[in-house]
Amino acid sequence: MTRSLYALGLLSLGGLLAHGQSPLYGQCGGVGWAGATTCVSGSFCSELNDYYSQCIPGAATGTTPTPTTTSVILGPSGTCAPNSPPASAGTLKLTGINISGFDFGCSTDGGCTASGAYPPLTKYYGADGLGQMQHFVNDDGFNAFRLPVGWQFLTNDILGGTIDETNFAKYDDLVQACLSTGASCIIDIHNYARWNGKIIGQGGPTNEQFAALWSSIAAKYQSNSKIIFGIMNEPHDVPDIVAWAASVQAAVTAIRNAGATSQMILLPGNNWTSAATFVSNGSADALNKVTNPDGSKTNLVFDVHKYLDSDNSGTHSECVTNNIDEAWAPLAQWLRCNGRQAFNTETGGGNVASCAQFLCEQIAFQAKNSDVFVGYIGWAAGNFDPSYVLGEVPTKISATWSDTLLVKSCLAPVSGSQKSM
Ligand SMILES: *[C@@H]1O[C@H](CO)[C@@H](O)[C@H](O)[C@H]1NC(C)=O
Ligand SMILES: *[C@@H]1O[C@H](CO)[C@@H](O)[C@H](O)[C@H]1NC(C)=O
Ligand SMILES: CC(=O)N[C@H]1CO[C@H](CO)[C@@H](O)[C@@H]1O
Repeated sequence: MTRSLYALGLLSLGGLLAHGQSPLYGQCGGVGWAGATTCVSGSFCSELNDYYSQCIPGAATGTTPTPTTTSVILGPSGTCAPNSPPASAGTLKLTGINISGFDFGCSTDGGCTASGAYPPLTKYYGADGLGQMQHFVNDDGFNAFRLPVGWQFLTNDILGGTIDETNFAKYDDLVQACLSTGASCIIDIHNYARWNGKIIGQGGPTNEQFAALWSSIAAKYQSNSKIIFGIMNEPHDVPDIVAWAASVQAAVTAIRNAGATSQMILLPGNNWTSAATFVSNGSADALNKVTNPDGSKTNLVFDVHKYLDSDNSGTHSECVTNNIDEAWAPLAQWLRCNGRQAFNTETGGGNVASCAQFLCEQIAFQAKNSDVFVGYIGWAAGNFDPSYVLGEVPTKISATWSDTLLVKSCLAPVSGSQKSM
């Protein structure tokens, strides 16, 4: 991945407006921005792209901003829908946090063990996932949670087995906790397109086994409109993307035929569902052919992830990119050309200044393009230790919850970068 160059703006010195100053990490410019264009002392207004300037710590260097350029991607007919967001865009529909725990014990080769799952609920001696979600909804304005779980946990380690009702009841406790907050809840099978090292439909579980899993899950939640079906977390190194699309199709058909006829279903591409290579890697074309049983594509939304660290792995605390030029702008264009939408169900960074800057910019861009981006989900809270580098676990002291820097400054709808737009 090449890091796009950015330049620092110089708006802060003049004191142009008398309407107060933007706070540290607040917005201070960009298309359609009518608020303050100066920053509080100790920070300056940095223009990263046409859409977003932000107050970041330090002093301006006086260099001129580099304009953002995006290459044109044409639709199938060689023409493209207008490539700018409609005036109605600006607010993302779904925003939230991953509540991790039932996916513990899963590795990237799809090797999970049922006994490794660690329910993020106090009832099971885990973190207070319910309290976290209530706080995130009531205090931060979030309205969606992603609830990762290993396939092996749901069938108690038996491939092709039916749902293990004892294990499922525990996972359902988390789902019901999520639903009780009024949020939308994403069921995320966290298996990287695999079962114990073998790829679904390509030497591993058959498409029928995968469809049977989804049929059972969908039957349990078919009447609840707040449930979103996340077909698979982060497929990667899948050799045949067309065959993978057939596996995804099998799951979609199973979900719809189990009675979940209208809920959102998330379709994951190859390469760890990287937003940057969704089009170039061939995932977009292959998954664009997946349909509902009636032939429509209603509520079939592409699932994309993107971290902001040097290798898009989400393992480093520092962020180096806002992903706009290399991922979000070209993806927005492809989605608009093809009349589709995507949901960024994993993103995040360390609780450091570079991530507060870049993640705020990424979210502001996504919000500007909310006609094609449904929303984002931060990684992660739940059962992570407070020392976890990408931790978004709030801390509770007596009755008061406090959020991490990134949740406060970028992710939370009530105080973050959407609010400041
Ligand atoms: C996967 O995505 C990353 C960026 O997210 C990119 O650097 C890498 O080249 C991609 N790999 C493939 C095989 O497409
Ligand atoms: C997509 O990425 C995978 C690795 O995740 C790679 O094996 C495959 O060759 C790539 N396909 C294209 C068309 O780039
Ligand atoms: C950045 C990050 O923590 N990503 C994680 C997303 O999903 C699973 C959690 O089970 C992790 O393995 C990934 O590393």
